[in-house]
Amino acid sequence: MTRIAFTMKLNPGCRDEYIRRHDALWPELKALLKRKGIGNYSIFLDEERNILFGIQELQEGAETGNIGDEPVMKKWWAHMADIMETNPDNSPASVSLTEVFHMD
Ligand code: RM4
Repeated sequence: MTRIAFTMKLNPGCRDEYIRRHDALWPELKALLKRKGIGNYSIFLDEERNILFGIQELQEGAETGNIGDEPVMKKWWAHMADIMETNPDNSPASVSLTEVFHMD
């Protein structure tokens, strides 16, 4: 198992809507993420700067690189595009983070 972390950017004033939409995460999207080997997934919000911090556990051999080709993922990204900073394909503008410390 490996862990990855990344940031995304929420549009100002969209905190409650972001939470509301994730409380209602589509079961088919959850199933896709699990099928791709993603688990123990949390997203935290820096409320002052509107920065979202995501952390995921990836199972051994997880293949997440092409997840954006999946219709459900594309649909979710389109659904979220009005409240987040996005790339032209609607995927969240995301920055991968480097782990610089870990303690068990
Ligand atoms: C986030 C973001 C990610 C997705 C999660 C479930 O808002 O769109 O791509 O993995 O939701």
